[in-house]
Amino acid sequence: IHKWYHSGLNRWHGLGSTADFQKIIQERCDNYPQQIWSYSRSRNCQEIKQAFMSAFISKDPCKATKEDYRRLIDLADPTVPCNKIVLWSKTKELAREYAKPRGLVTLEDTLLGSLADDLHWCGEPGSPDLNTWSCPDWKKDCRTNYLTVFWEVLSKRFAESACGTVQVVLDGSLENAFNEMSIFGRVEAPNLKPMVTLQAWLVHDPGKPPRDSCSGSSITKLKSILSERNVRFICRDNLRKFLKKRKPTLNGKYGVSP
Ligand code: C8R
Repeated sequence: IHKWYHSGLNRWHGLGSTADFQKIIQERCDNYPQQIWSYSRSRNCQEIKQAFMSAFISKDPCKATKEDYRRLIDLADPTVPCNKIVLWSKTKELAREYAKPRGLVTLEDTLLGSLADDLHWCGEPGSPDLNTWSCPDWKKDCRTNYLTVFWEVLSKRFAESACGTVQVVLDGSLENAFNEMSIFGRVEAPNLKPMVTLQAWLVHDPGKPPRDSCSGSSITKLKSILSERNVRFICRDNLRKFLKKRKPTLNGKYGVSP
């Protein structure tokens, strides 16, 4: 039995921290294009990297709090002009494809979103290192893990800051296109400001029958959450009609049928 087995570093059920996490953060920050929604203050990548690391290093990976990330978020608060935000749930790639040619912005286009996209990270009490063996899983270990809390805090700031019309891309091939347990459902939708308009686009997998639609019960639920907050709501079925014809994506999921 190896040393790492005894140390308990592999006790969590989620993927371990991404190899070279610090280096990737630094590189992504250095190469981040300077656009108007990039950052609120000056961008100091050294400082941002340090704030990111000290948010979770040597801490209990199941005891993440919003406060742990406060300094990081303050250093690079996402600020996006009105009418440009695109939210999504289970449709990240498609939402990005929709947003890009239209000059619209998903959270991954903001500095902190781009730094963290597709990475995993957690620490270990009393250790200066990242745990590359395992990190807590949302379901099997704890909800208050550093990855989940990071996306919750950042998504909340993003949604709160939105003005004008906000768009959201939802997957109508799922039974519930709107899922109250998702970050869009539990964090973003309930934090939109009054007077914002939410425009929902339902997408359907060409290979599968549509399972949810603008008149389905999950969207009705979304509508009622929004109307309580005085957020206007528009819903359209079948976003694909509005996308340019393009080659099927690698897994073919959202490709245009022949
Ligand atoms: N958002 C949330 N999670 C994000 C994210 C992001 O921008 N970017 C990444 N890579 N992730 P899902 P959802 C990771 O279930 O829960 C914002 C996180 O590990 O398909 O409704 C964004 O603004 C996270 O656990 O969608 C968007 O509008 C999963 O991907 C919603 O929140 C979430 O994947 C999407 O969150």
